Amino acid sequence: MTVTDVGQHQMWEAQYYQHERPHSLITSGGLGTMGFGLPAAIGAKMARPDQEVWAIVGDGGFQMTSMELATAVQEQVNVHIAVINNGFLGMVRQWQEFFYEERYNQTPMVNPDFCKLAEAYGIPAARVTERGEIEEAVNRNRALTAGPTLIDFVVEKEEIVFPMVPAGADLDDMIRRPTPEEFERKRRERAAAAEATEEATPEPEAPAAAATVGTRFGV
Ligand SMILES: Cc1ncc(C[n+]2csc(CCOP(=O)(O)OP(=O)(O)O)c2C)c(N)n1
Ligand SMILES: [Mg+2]
Repeated sequence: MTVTDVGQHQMWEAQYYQHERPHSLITSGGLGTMGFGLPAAIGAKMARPDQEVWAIVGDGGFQMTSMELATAVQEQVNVHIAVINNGFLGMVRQWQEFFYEERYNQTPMVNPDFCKLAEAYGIPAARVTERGEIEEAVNRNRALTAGPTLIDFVVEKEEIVFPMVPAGADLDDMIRRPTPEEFERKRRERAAAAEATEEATPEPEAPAAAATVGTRFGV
């Protein structure tokens, strides 16, 4: 069973995770509340101790209720936490990219080291920065059946959820995933524009390690 928080990671879960049984995804539709994921996953595991439960949470939402790690440890709740760490309030950053000329105001996150945070609670934790490390890390934590576990998945910071419907627009006006050629053209246009203005805007603080897990074309 998976339980999500709110944001881009929630959409990726819904788009890419193959659910084979009903009642195996707990997630909000619209109007979701960040911070829901971890406590809800703890509740789900307590209600269904026979099921393997994963909390899929963003780096922003996780920090709204990460104090519940203490509850999971205290009650020995075997919930596996996957932090999808893009260093941003990603869903809002995506809106700023598309509709507010990439003015990333208040969306870059200065995160704690999530592995150290987990370890401070005595929770086994690992960081994944490469696609090839995913399977081993997931299997390692799946085998741990006492108490919570955590994986900090460091993903590409500017990954986008497609398709996207702008506020107030019709469903046929949805923004679709660009082809690799369209994407490359946009990248070149951006680079040229940045060079022309010689922008001195500092890059937001990078997450703890290289961002290489996600790619824009085929997650
Ligand atoms: C309590 C609360 N505050 C603000 C929002 C608006 N909001 C929706 S998604 C989002 C960003 C979520 O960031 P993160 O948890 O890092 O997930 P990501 O989109 O990066 O996967 C925000 C601020 C919300 N849904 N709930
Ligand atoms: Mg995020």
